[in-house]
Amino acid sequence: MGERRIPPGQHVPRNWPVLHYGRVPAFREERWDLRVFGATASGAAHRLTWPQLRELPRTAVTADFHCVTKFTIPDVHWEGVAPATLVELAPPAPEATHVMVWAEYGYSANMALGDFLHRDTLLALRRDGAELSPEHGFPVRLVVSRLYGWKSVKWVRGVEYLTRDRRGFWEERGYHNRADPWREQRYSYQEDDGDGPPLL
Ligand SMILES: Nc1nc2c(c(=O)[nH]1)N[C@H]1C(S)=C(S)[C@@H](COP(=O)(O)O)O[C@H]1N2
Ligand SMILES: [Mo]
Repeated sequence: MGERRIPPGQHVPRNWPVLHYGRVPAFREERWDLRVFGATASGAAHRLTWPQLRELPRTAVTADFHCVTKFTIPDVHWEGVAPATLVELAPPAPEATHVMVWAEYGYSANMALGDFLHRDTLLALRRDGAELSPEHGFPVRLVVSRLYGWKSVKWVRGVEYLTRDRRGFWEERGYHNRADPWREQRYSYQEDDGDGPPLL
């Protein structure tokens, strides 16, 4: 059997760890919404309810999942809504270059619009044939397969269009702004000029 290619410094653990900062939020459908705001084409914010999100067309992505703490989960099968579908419903202004994806409790991660719209990125509602569990992001999480796992925001509640890059939760706290696992972009001290906005 050929050896699986995983990014440098990563290993495959026995089980899938649950990893996040803070508590697992409760889902209350009446209060839940997904907001698309910031530099929208119309200038106004868009809001989707849970039934509206659930009715959108679905696609699937199968990809390895890489956490910066060095575990890689091979071949995870995700089903959900392509970010491109959301972006069609709630288009950005032409000046938008990046997005900040927001979760419950203020967790956030930034990425280039191109990474958000990449075909390996998904707003996932299901994993490996089942609804997401609460600790893995129910009702919806982002999966950015080509970047380290902290960009795969669980419990997504907002997408903010940015006209210039801005650091999210971990990107402000010493993690690499771009986070490409194949280039081992783990920490902000490894950044080159142009990889991210100045650190304060
Ligand atoms: N809202 C939120 N999403 C988050 C995190 C977090 O702390 N809060 N942690 C991230 C990190 S570091 C990783 S590796 C993955 C882990 O996903 P899992 O718990 O489904 O394995 O979630 C990411 N998404
Ligand atoms: Mo992580």
